[in-house]
Order: sequence, then structure tokens, then C-alpha cells
Amino acid sequence: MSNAANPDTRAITELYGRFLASPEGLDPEWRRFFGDLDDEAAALLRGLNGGAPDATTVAAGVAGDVRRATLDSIRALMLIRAYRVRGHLEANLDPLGLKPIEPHPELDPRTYGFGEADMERPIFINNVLGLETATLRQIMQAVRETYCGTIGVEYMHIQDPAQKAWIQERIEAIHNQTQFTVEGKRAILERLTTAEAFEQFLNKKYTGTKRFGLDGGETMIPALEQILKRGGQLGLKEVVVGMPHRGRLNVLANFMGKPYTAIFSEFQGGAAHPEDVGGSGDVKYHLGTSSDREFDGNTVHLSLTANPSHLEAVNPVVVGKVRAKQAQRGDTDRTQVMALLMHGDAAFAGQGLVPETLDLSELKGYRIGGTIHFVVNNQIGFTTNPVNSRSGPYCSDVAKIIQAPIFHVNGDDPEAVVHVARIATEFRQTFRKDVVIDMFCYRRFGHNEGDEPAFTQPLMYKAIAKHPTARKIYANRLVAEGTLTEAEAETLVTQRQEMLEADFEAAKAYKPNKADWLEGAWSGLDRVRGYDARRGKTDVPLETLKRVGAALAKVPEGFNLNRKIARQLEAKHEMIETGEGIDWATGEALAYGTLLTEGHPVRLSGQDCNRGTFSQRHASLIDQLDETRYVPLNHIEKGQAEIEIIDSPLSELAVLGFEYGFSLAEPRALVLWEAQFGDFVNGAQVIIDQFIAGGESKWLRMSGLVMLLPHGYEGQGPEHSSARPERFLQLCGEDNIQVANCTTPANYFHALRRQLHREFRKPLIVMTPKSLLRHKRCVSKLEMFGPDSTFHRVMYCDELPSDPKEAKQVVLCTGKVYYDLLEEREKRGVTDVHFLRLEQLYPFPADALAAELKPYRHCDLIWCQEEPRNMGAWSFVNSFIEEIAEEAGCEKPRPRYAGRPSAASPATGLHARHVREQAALIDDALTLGKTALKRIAARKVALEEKTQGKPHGRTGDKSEAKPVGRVKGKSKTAAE
Ligand SMILES: Cc1ncc(C[n+]2csc(CCOP(=O)(O)OP(=O)(O)O)c2C)c(N)n1
Repeated sequence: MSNAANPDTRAITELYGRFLASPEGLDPEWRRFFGDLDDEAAALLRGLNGGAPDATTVAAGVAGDVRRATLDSIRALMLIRAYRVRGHLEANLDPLGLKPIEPHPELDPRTYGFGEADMERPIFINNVLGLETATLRQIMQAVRETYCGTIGVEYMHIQDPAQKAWIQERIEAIHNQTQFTVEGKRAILERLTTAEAFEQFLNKKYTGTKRFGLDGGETMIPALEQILKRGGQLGLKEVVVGMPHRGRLNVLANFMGKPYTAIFSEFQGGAAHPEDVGGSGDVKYHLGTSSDREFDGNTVHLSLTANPSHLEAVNPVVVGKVRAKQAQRGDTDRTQVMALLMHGDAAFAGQGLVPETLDLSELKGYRIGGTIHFVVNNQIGFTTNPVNSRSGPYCSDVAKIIQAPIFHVNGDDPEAVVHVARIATEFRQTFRKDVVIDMFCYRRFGHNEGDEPAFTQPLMYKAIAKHPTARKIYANRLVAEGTLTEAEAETLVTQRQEMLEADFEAAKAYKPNKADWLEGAWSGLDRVRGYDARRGKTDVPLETLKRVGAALAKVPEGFNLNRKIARQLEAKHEMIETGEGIDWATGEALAYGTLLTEGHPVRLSGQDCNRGTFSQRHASLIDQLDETRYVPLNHIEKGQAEIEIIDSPLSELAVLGFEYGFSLAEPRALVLWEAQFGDFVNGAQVIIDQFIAGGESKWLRMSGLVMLLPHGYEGQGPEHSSARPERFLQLCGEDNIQVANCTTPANYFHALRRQLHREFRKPLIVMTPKSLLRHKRCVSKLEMFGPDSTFHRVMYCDELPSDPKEAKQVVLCTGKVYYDLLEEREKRGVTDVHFLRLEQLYPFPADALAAELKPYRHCDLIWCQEEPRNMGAWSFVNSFIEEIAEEAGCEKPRPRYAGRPSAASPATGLHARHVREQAALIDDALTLGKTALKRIAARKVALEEKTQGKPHGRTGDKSEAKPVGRVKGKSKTAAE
């Protein structure tokens, strides 16, 4: 709209007339401009002309007063609209006022042809801004109060007319200001004083100790209070809070109600939990807590989620927790439980998890009815200025991807901050949608209390040193307007200080008396004790299995099933009826279905997981004529629990975080996340390292989350082969997680059911198959799911050798390679090599393996894997195997390695090479002793010659295995 800066008013009227008559003929920018004006302009014209807007009247311009009035009204509306869109650019947001506010031409009345002379002329604006008819001066005052005061509102990007209109009405009629009562103002000052006194007290008592103080952003505390108060009035019963380091102690003390004595005790080196609880603990500014707060008779339960240092990583976890809690409460309209997330400005703009989590907000499988985001925008990130932190003007711009309204507000105006907190809460409760409060403030000290900020921001810190605190500014304002006396304001401060002193003394004797875990939804559960088989009772009566199986193969009358799916269902039916050949997907469905009949909800989310990446699951059946969905597992029997299978957005980090959060709040549901291919799991690494692996130890929070990671070397190249089991195994310690690689549908079934059939919860990471999904040998009989069946951590081969004495070599392995070994052994007629499968890699099944090895003490031991030597389980298992073999009395306890040589990339992209490598590693595993070593050495030489001395292929093995002969044997079937 290049000519909008200096418009000819007549031309605008004509343009508008043309727009009404035939908008297509207009330049698109003008079309959009008038289009946005349309409703109000039409109403206004109706008001002026006493009837419908008439294109010809406007275009031709009736003579005299009406024409001029019309023109004024339209121009005034254009001006008002410009303020709605861009007023925030001239708002007084920065308490430090470091940068001059640049006037924006679209906010200048001259841009619309108004001059000084027009200031006092009445203009009809038809109740816009609560004004029927107003002078330009009055209009300017109203728009500047509403849009350029200490609040800048961004909402014109919202496409939903109802949401946009709601905000407009909510702020324009009152010129975006709440008239607080004397009581309200005192309450705000009291909260501010509490926040400030706390930080100052800590600063005095623990000078230089890291606390990531809220100093400069204290106004957040009265704002949070308002969110709870207004939320409680609007039906809120529970808030799950997530926040970073900044101001966390203040929030714990002055919002969550954690006793000062407990916090001081932690500063004095005391533990957060009683000592006998165990765990590694965490620094105080990462800890969570929960409490009940009461306002006007409404009790709101608060829980602050523990989080790692990784900024924003807690976001999806909080959101997932809220979803679970909503389900527990039956909060179907999602107004009882809410997420409240606090952010730093640099982190909100910079971390990719922020948009990933925002993206979940409106999706059926993940929505929670909106999060309130509160950004403590202290205009700095550690030592980095905003200009180096983001490309957009605001740190909050990312929230526009979900069209959230954004309220920028000056943190030195506590009434404005509390006012927007109230509006944001109302908006969330009304539209059940995310909303952002971006509170501009400053950081009074360095990034932490030991830092010198003047090294990097000398000018900013000169300004801060001279700047009075928000409490002081507000107290002065209230004194000036006569709300309270200076002495009263000071009394508030001294009262707080005395209280803090008393608690400081009391803290010396403070001892935490209990750890807040295994409460609420977790009561009845216990922590794990001992390293036994931990099977749980996972077997299921045959009739239940058949009932579930029958439901799996049934569709409603008249359902138009895809022909290929129909054949699959017939096959399923056959499996259940005959009790033979139950495949992986059916085994999995039986696990879900039987849990559902026992009342355990199941929730599986991941990319395309309804169908399954390998077209194996088909959990939802799609009618071929109208695309309606039918989920057989939800139609087993009356009173069963429900399964939710959700095709996730293309995110690993946010979705895994969400499911982990869900599992924290709901121990009685089976919660699973599935990777498209296991390779992609590293996109979620922060959730794995910081939450799943360490959460229980750091924060005493258990999780029964299951991660399904398709894994296996099938010639699909570097990115579709490995779920990087080595990464998970490296994380294993202190009994934190379980890592499994099951080889039979029945064992997988028991592993899943076991998650809910023990008194504790542990995350389970399963390397799941790809080709085995359809492998004729990878099937189980129904009886393996039935009475007295169980999970096996170690499984031995059910055929050869018939007598352990006849064996010469034991090949240990995990996962799919077992079937490759089996087939090759068969093909070669080898009868003296015994196989042992580790179905669970961690906790390492030491007792079971020792028992299995005992009869084979005379044998050579081999570890066979498909992954390169520096990957897979080898580095993890080899010392375990050796120790156990030694203890079991094995003659040659050191296992020999049979697998791919170390490599930079997990797998080759060349299929022929994959086949060659795979054949070689199987050959290595099946070949005995010296012969094997000779062959390996020969291959190494050949390769080196080929690559002109560059060690590019296999590098051989240094095992000291001895040659052994071969024997014949018969079959045997049992496991562990
Ligand atoms: C993911 C991640 N990267 C880096 C850091 C190190 N770090 C801690 S605080 C901080 C600055 C954060 O700035 P901002 O988000 O504006 O919050 P503020 O500290 O200013 O309140 C950084 C870079 C971190 N904690 N997390």
C-alpha cells in the first residue's frame, strides 16, 4: 500500500467504493486492507446512511456533509485499525527505556489525511472503542491508551473472528486498563514486596550463591497470583507449572508455598529429601513441588514439574502431564486442569522445542485446552543481547504459528501486568487456546549472582543501577494517589524481612520429613527392590486371549474394509483360532487388548503409528467409502478401558516429551511412543538423557513409558538400520531404565504387560523389528501368551545341540540377527553351535545368563551382532559376559566378537555390500575357533589390498578363541 502514506482522501473513498462494488478489480493490498475494515466500515456506513452501505453513494461521493462524514469515518477507522495492528510498536514496554520508541507512520493521523485542524471535529465511529461519536483528539487518546500504554497487544493475526472480537471488546471498551480497588492495589503491592524481600534476603544471606534471582522481574509473582485467582473463579482446579531457573526459588516460595525454612535449609547444604530416600538429587533451582492454594473459596492444586537445565525441555512434559490429569478428572472440556509455562526471552525465541510444543496445542491427540505462557523478558540471555538472539522483533513471535494472542507488558507497571494476566486467563478458559504474556523487565544482577554483567552490557547495567525496583515505583505511585502511606508501604517490607529472619533461624534445625513421591495417582505403587527376574504376572487366560483376538478380527456390519486388510484380518482370525503362528503385530495387539480388559488405558503415539511404518499394525481400520475409522481394540467388551492411538506430528522431541509427561501423571496406563525408524530417536535426545534416564534418580519421579524403536540391519542404508542401542546402554546405571530386544511376539507381549503388572514403573526401551514383522519363524503359539507363560530375559535356541556336551561354541546375540544365525546354521547343517538370545540387555540378566552358561562351560563364547563394533551392544555386554562366564566357571570366559568392524556411519548404503557384510558376520559367528580367526585375517588382508592399505573395511578381531570340532545334536525347547 505504497500510497497509503500520503493518500488523497477522495481517492480512498473512490477506492473503497470500487471495493464494495467489485473487489476483484482492486490491487490485492488494498483489497486486503478494505477487507479487514469491512464489518465495521459497513456498520458505520449503515449508521451514516441509515441503511445498507451503497457502493455508488460512496464512489460517487454524495455532496456535502454526508460525503465528508463518510470520509472522516472511514479514515478514522483506518487509523484505529492501524493501532490495533501496530499500536504495540509505540507502546511503552521497556522499563529501562534504553531504546527510543520509533514513531510508526501508520500510527500518525496525517497518514490518513487528518491535520491539526481536524482535531476537534466530531467523527462518527459507531461505538468503536466505546465511542459513538468522538473528536479525532478523543480517538487518538483512546487508541493510544488502549494500544500504546504499558501494554502492547498483538491479536490481529488471529483468523478466528470470535477470538479477535473477544479481545477487541475486552480491551477497547475499558481502554485496556482495570480500575483496581484499594484492596486489589494493596494486594498487588503486598505480593511485590514479598517477591522483592525474598530475593534481597537471599542476596544478603547467601551473597554470590547461585539462585538465578527474579530481581527486576518480581512483578511476575502478582501476575501468577492473578492467574490462579481468576482461573479458580472460572473453574480451574489444577495447574501444572513448568519454568526455567530464573525466579524459580521465588515461585517455589511465594507462589507454590514451599516453606522458606526448606529453601534456606537447601541453601545451607541440606538435602531436599530425607536421606534414606536415595537418588542423586538435583540443584535447588531445578526441583519441583506441589501444593494447594485457596482463593475466594476455590482450591487450586499446583504442581511444579522438576526440570533439567535444558531450557524449554520441560514444556512438552508439562503439557503431557496436563493431558493425563484431564483424563483422570474427566475434564473433557479441559477447563479444570491447565498448563502454565514460564520462559526466558532468549530461550523462548531460540529453542526449537518451543514451536514443536506449540504445534501440539490444537491437535486432537495432544490438546489440553491451552497453555498460559509467561515470558520473563529481561531483554538479555546470559550475556547475549536480543539483536543476537533472534531475527524477529519480539521473542514471542514464534507463538504466532498457532495464532495465539500476545500481550507485551511493561513489568514496572504491576497493575498492567496483573490486568493482562486476568485477560489471558479469561481468554484461555473461554477459547481453550494458548496465550502469551511477554513481560518486559530487566535482570538486576548478572546471569547468576557471581557474574559481573558490566563486562558485556556496561550501559544497560549503568541504567539498571539507577533504576528503582518495581516495588518502589509502585509503592510511590500508590502513595502519590493516596492509596496508602509511605509508612504503610515500608511496614510491609519490614514485616516480610522479620518473617524471613525467623524462618532463616528455624531452617538450621529443618529436616525434610518425607519425599513427595508415590502420592496421589501413584499411591499403592512402590519403588523397585532387588535385581530378580521381575516378571510380574503377565499370563492371560486363554479365553480372554480369544475374546481379544476375536475383537481384533471383527468389523461392524456394513463397514467397507480394504480388501488387503480383510485378508489380514482373516489371517488374524486363523491365528487365534488355531493358536499357531501369532505374528508380532497380533502379539502386540493382544498385549494392548488384554490390558484394556483389565481396565488399563493404553496410549500410543508416534508418526503414522495407526497404520504402522511397516504397514503392520492397522490399529484403526478405515472405511474405504467414507473414511470413517474403526478401532477394533476399543470394541472388545463393555467396561473396558480405552486405547488412544495417535498419528503424531513430525516431531520426536516434543512428542516423546509429551508421552513421558503423560506417563509421569498416569501410572496405570500403558503409555508408548514409537519412532518411525529407530534412527530418528536422537532427535529426542534431551528427553531421553535428561528425563527418561535420570528423572527417577534426580527427582524421584518414576515413569513406565515404553519407547518402540524399529531397529535391524536389512540393507536399508545408514539412516534406516540402527536405533542406536549403544546410546541407551551407555545411559544404563542404577537400575534406571530397561532395554530390550525381543525376538518373539510372545516375549514382546509379556514385556509390554509387565510394565503394568509390577509394583514399580521403569521406562522400557524396545528395539522393535522390521522384517521380522513378517518373518515366518518370528511367530508364537497362543499358549506362550496363556496360563503360566512369562517374560524371558534370556532365551536359548530351541533346537540344537541336543546335549550341551556336544556343543563347541555358544553364540550370544540379541534381536533379529538370531534368525539369520538360525537359518545359516540350518543351511550348513551345523550342530555344535548353541545360541543364547539376550532379550533384555538391561538390567543385565546376570543370574539367568549364568544359569544358561553353566552346561556350556567348555565352549567358546561368541558375541554376534549386526551393528559395527563401536555400536550395538558389544561394548556394553562384553565385560558382563566375561565376568558372568568366569563366575560360572567357563573355561574360556572372554567372548570373541563377530560383527561389523568399527564404522563412522551405522550402515552401508550399498545393498550388495550389506549382504556381503551380513554373510561375513554370520560366518564368523558360526565358524569355530582357529578357522574363524584365519578367515577373518584373510578377509582383512584382502580388504586392505583392495583399499590400497586404507583400513576401510573389516579390521578383524583379536579374540583368543581356540579351534573346536563339530558335533551333531537334536532339538530342545525351553527358555530361561
Ligand atoms: C538448552 C540450553 N542451552 C544453553 C543453556 C545455558 N543457559 C542457561 S541460562 C541461559 C540464558 C537464558 O536466557 P533467557 O532465556 O533470556 O533467560 P534469563 O536467564 O535471561 O532469564 C543460557 C544460554 C541452557 N540452560 N539450556
